[in-house]
Amino acid sequence: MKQSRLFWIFSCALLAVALIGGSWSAGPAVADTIELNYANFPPASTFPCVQMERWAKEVATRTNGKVKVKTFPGGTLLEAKNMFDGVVAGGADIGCLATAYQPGRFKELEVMDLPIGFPSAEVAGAVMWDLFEKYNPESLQKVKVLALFTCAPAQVLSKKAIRNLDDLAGVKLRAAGTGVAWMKLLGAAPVGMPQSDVPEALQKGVIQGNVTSMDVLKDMKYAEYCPFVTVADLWVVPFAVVMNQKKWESMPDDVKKVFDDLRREQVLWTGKYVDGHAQDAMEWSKKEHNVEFIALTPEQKAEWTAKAAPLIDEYITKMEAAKLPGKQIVEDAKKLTEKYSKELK
Ligand code: 3IO
Repeated sequence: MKQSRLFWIFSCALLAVALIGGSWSAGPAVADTIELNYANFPPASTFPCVQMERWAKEVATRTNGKVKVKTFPGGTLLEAKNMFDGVVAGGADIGCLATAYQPGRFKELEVMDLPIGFPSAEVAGAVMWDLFEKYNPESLQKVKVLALFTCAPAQVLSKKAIRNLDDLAGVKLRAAGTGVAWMKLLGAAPVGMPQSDVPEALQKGVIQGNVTSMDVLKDMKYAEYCPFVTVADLWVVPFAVVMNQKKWESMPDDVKKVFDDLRREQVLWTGKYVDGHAQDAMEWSKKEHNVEFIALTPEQKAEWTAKAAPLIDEYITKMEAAKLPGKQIVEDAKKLTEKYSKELK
């Protein structure tokens, strides 16, 4: 009796070893697996991270599990300001950055910061992608670009009601990139900082509001701190998803094809997602936090837009000083915006 029990224990152990060994000896598949780290700076709930998870899932499906993407939201691998250099140095294989957080660096893409009149993130993303393909910016030569997109048009999220330019005068508001210069032209007292630093600044009262797209009312809980939103449709903030060039070159052709085929699709998917999510967040903020949405009249909107117009001339002058075709880029951006506004929505 005792002996037969020992026999069983022994057999089970053998079987277990055989099974584990068996799954290891499926080794070639495991050895072929490509693992990629993907860094992002804002919290997992926000749209740049939602698009990251969607991309990771699509890549896993389309490569039949050959590529595994490990995602790092919330600045756990690289943060907003060292994202690009971190990816170039190999600190992450892939990184998502807001190009507008580093003015002067991604010059051709800065046209996306200007008052061109982008009606939505979907249109802005399509325009950005075409401009990227046409101008092939010098600043992006050291990386493989996997996607480009923007947030939805920015609105004024604030602690006090802003119904006109007088209400806006001297108000300390956080903005990103060219948004700082834009808010100065409107008479506010803007402070530049990444989205990830805003919650603390709002809680400490360092700022009285944030000029950004409405998705973050919900995803970053700004609806709890900002009972008023002025819907002014200001700028969009451009983003880039970039991959370490050596890592890219090390991948097999079938995987490269999957990544390449996903690029423009991901651009449009993200635009559509964030536009829809901004609307959802608006409804949610009304219902859950009683946030008041203040719509500017068409006359007011025209007045606010006109005040920001000098940004375009400044951009062209700066670009031409750098021997870059600023005027042509602005004209293209306007034409493409018209085209995609009809084609998309
Ligand atoms: C943004 C950046 C990180 C997470 C969510 C976000 N929604 C809109 C943006 C871009 C932006 O408006 C900003 O202000 O940085």
